[in-house]
Parts: sequence; C-alpha cells; structure tokens
Amino acid sequence: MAMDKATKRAKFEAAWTRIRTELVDHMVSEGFPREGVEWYEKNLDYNVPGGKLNRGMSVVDTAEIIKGAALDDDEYFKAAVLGWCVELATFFLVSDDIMDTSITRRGQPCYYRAPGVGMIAINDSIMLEGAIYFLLKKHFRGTPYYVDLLELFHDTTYQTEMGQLIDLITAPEDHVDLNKFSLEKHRLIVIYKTAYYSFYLPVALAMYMSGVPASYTLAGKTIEPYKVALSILLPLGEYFQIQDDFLDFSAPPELLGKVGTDIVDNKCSWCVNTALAVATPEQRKVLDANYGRKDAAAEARVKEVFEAVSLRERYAKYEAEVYGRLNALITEIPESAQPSTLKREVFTSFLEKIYKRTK
Ligand code: DMA
Ligand code: MG
Ligand code: MG
Ligand code: MG
Repeated sequence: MAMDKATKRAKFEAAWTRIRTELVDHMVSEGFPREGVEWYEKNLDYNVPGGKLNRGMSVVDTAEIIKGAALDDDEYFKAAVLGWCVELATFFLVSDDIMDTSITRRGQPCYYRAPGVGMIAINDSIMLEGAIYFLLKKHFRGTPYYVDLLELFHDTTYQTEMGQLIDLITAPEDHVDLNKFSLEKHRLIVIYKTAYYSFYLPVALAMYMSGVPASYTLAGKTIEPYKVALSILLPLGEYFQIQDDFLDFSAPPELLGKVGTDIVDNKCSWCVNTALAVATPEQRKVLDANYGRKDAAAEARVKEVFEAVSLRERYAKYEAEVYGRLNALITEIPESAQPSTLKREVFTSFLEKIYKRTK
C-alpha cells in the first residue's frame, strides 16, 4: 500500500489522460468542428491538471483509508474520476480571477489573460463545470449513490458562490471601509468560499463511494458520519485559509510562489482582522489610511502595524491552539474496524499535511 508521493501523483495524472480523452471524444462525437475541439482541449489543459492536486488526490486517499486496503483497479479509477471532478472545480478559480482582476495563477497568467481568451473564459468556466456532470453521469449513473453525488456537487457549488458573494462585497476594490471587517465575517467567508469545496467535498465524495451510510450504530451510539466529517472539516478548512492569509503577509515570495497582495487588495484577511481587534487608536488610524491602497509605501506602513501588534506571535499561538482543538475533536470520533465507517486517520492525514506549512 505504501506508495511514494511522486508515484501516487503519476498514477492520478494517468487517470486524467483517460478522463480528458472521454471529454474530448464526447465533443467530437457531437460533431463539433476541429477549432471548437481544440479550444476545449486548450481550456482543459490550461486549467485542470497543473495544480497541487491535493484536493483531488485526497478523494483517493480517503477511499483507501476507509477501505483499510489498497483499492482495486475499478475502485481506483472511480475514486480518481471523483478526484478529477474536484479538480474540475477549478472552474471557480477561472471566474474568480476575472472578478478579482488577478494577474497570475500557478505561476502563469490567469486564464482570462491568456492570448485570445478574454471574456470567453466565462463560458469556458461554465464548460468545466458541465464536464463534472458529464463525468458523474458517465461513471456513476447506475450506482445507488448517484443522486448523493449530484446533490453534493450542487450544494457545494451554491455554498462556494455564496461565500464568493460575501467576499466580493466585503472587499470592493474602490472603497476601503475597515468597519465592514470582523473575524466573524472572515469565518463565514472562508467556510463558504473555501472549506466546503476544498475539504468537505473530497471526503464526502469518497465516503459515498465507499458505501458509508447516513447513520450507523457503534457501541449503542448513533453516529451520523457526514455530520461528524463536516464538524471537523469546516474548522480544518478555516485553519487552512488562516494559514493562507498569514503566509500572504509573512512568507518570502520565492518560497510561496506568488507575491502576497491581500493588503493592497483590501482583503478581509485574518491578519487585518486580528490587528483591528487589538489596535490602539493610533494604529487604527494608520490602518484606515493605508489598507487597500495600491501603493508600496502604504503597504509597508500596514505591515509595520502588523509587526507592532505581534501578529507573528499571535499566529503561532492560534496555530498551536487550533491544532490541539482539532486533534481533540478527531480523538472523540467513535471508531471501529467495521467496513464503510469513519476512521480518524481520514482527518489526521489532512491535519498532518497542513500543520505548520510554510507555503
Ligand atoms: C478563491 O478565493 C476562492 C474561490 C472559491 C474561487 P480568493 O480569490 O481569495 O483566492 P485566490 O487568492 O486563489 O484568488
Ligand atoms: Mg481570487
Ligand atoms: Mg476571490
Ligand atoms: Mg490568499
């Protein structure tokens, strides 16, 4: 079962080759002209396979942990299809980059800024979303959990776009108002725009595929495993986004692979919210006057306030506290060797992957 990281990734990428062919062949079979098919191929190749693949591969990992053994070839491919459906949720990012007027993603120009693409990226984003449902239908139409998969993708999409809405109207580019920010609002935004699709979605997909029922009894207690998963994965996703916010401020760009822009972009980030909660009236004035300005000197003044309120120490304290809290939640999960039930390792494997990450 022990397979090193690179081998795992290569296997998962090999499944994409097959899935990509299915998508492209379908378009050909609908009689589309060559230039249409080539455009679709470019959309897929530019947006889908180049990321870290953490979300997608976690479907496979979770299915393996629940089974307690290596997946057979058929199980592996099914889990990989679901994993690539999660990666196709990169369609959120294609439209996010337009709305955020972002410049780069994954070290290359954002898709809408690629030569000749422009606003066709909106249609391409919706086509990537459509590809998810094409694949679900093709591979899962005959399974008892097909409707669960459909509902999960629909619900997650709705939740993500609700989070995007609050994110966008809380941080308009042209109007800075720090009174709109709070750690409570930050929590709502990150749970909706990130945690559901990045953390709950892959795990819940693997659970459905592995036959985990809506409830079961262990030692006389009723367990609702999807609710248990949500109760851990949402705070885990919140922790992940807080790391992202902190790294945006603190990580050297050469390590992070991108230059932090949250201060200049007026983002409702954990850093500014934490600073606002403890700032003196003078520090508050500095934040009001300099946050969200497209100006390096203003950004530097904000960073000075962040240092003055000991943001690095506060983050280290938060990280130690949340790590303890999440481990305690995980320890409470009732567990048995019974097949198709929750295993603590599903969650510890996630937590260990992100704990104290530096990029
Ligand atoms: C992106 O949020 C979230 C979704 C669901 C697209 P963001 O704009 O804060 O992220 P990024 O910094 O990656 O653009
Ligand atoms: Mg963005
Ligand atoms: Mg955004
Ligand atoms: Mg960020």
